[in-house]
Amino acid sequence: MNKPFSNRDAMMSEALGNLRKCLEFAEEIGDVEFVDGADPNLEIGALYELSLQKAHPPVLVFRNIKGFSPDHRIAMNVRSSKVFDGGEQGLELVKRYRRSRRASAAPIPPKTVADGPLLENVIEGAAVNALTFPAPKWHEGDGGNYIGTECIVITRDPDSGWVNLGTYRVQVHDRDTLSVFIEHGKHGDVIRRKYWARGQHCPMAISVGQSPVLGAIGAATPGPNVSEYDLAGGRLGRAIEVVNGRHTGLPIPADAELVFEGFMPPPEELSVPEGPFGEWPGYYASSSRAEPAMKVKAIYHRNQPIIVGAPPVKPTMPALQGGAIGSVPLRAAALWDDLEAAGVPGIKGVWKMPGGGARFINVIAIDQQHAGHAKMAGLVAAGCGSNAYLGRIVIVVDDDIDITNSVEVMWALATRWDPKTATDIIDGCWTGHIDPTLSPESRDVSSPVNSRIIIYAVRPFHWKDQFPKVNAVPADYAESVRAKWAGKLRFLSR
Ligand SMILES: Cc1cc2nc3c(=O)[nH]c(=O)nc-3n(C[C@H](O)[C@H](O)[C@H](O)COP(=O)(O)O)c2cc1C
Ligand SMILES: [Mn+2]
Repeated sequence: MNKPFSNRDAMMSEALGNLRKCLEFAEEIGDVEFVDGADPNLEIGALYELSLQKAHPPVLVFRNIKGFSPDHRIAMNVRSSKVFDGGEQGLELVKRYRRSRRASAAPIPPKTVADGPLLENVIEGAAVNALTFPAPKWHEGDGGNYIGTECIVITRDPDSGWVNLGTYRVQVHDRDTLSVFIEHGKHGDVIRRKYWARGQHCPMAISVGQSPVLGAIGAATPGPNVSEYDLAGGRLGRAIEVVNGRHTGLPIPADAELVFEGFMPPPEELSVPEGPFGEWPGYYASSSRAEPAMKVKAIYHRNQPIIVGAPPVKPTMPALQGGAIGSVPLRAAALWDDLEAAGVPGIKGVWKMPGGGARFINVIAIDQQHAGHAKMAGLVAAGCGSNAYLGRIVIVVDDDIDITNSVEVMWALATRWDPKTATDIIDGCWTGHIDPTLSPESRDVSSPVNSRIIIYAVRPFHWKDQFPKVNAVPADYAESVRAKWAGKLRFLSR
């Protein structure tokens, strides 16, 4: 157990690019819990949720899943494994993610290869049967079985050839029908509509088990015309190897575990009832709707394929509070990068407040440099690419506030914010069907919108030097007093 690795960075990088290596390393450091014989009908979902009661849950590997081939496995909590734990937390972790995002700033396009482990099994024609793979019913209110949670949906823009990867949930309906829930405006949606506008079916490939780097990049939010493959290659420092799908020609990760390839006709030609599905805000907001579906032409899988699972859970779970699950530091890093790219100066920290998951409640600490600076930060944060979809609250504070401590943020609100003069409310912003606040009528429209509040809980710039002084012992004096008295007073021992 807990065997030290001689080169931690090398291990992390190898694990990031290779699911099976990642699981091997995790097992070596005692970070895997094998679960034999669990029922995919609710029990796997319940065990997963129970694991999130811990701040640092282990990787779960479900084997011998009830009712399925013993060869098929489901792995969970993979990207939050201790394999990737560099010891940072809070803003230090956000800064580490920013550094790895910068590595992807030198993108490396994927490399096409003729063969790969994915092609160990190729199933086509009448033999196609998606029902033979374990697709759990994760939560009691779910309307069906979901094989795609941490999955990547691969599409290609018919105009530019841009290949997009996006993580969108995938429900299994029958042997060769999978629905994909893509919110309006996401890249996979924009691309599929281009095919439909030409009267064509949209070519699509869906991987439901892949390397951690691809799992992470599928949920990342680079702008249009940027291929997530290239960014993932940049992050690994090597090209992602891909094989061309036999039916669509789409590039598919050569070492993926299980991939469905096919075509998605326009909704007027094929729609199926999708959902309900327990969603990350903690509700069943999108209910059940008619969604377009992909007809599967081929299934590719490795021997003993591993599906990677990550169904949403209520954002109050202990494991979601700032760790790698739930993406708080990842999305904070993306927002920080967007703020700087938009030219906002003096950003000292970006965080997402507990309870709001990685999207709803954004907090930005700034070192105020000029009048209007807080406004600049708030307006960009409410509208920039990584943060535009499904937001709610942006709070701008001064940089003496520890934004990873909700009590400190509430103190800033309580003492520096004048609701009448230091608030913006903006209507008509991008949201999705999983937004619980949508009224039944607005939920029925295909492109729902919501509003944002921006709260400027900063000392007003033009009289900030006259703002009342903070009543607290200065940190350096407190330390010197502690040093002087520590040996003598028990309450000072750490
Ligand atoms: C586990 C997980 C599941 C997700 N499920 C969905 C989903 O069902 N539909 C959706 O539109 N976005 C979903 N997302 C968010 C998208 O992956 C994210 O918005 C991403 O930017 C989409 O890629 P795109 O920007 O290329 O469209 C999910 C994210 C994660 C981490
Ligand atoms: Mn994209």
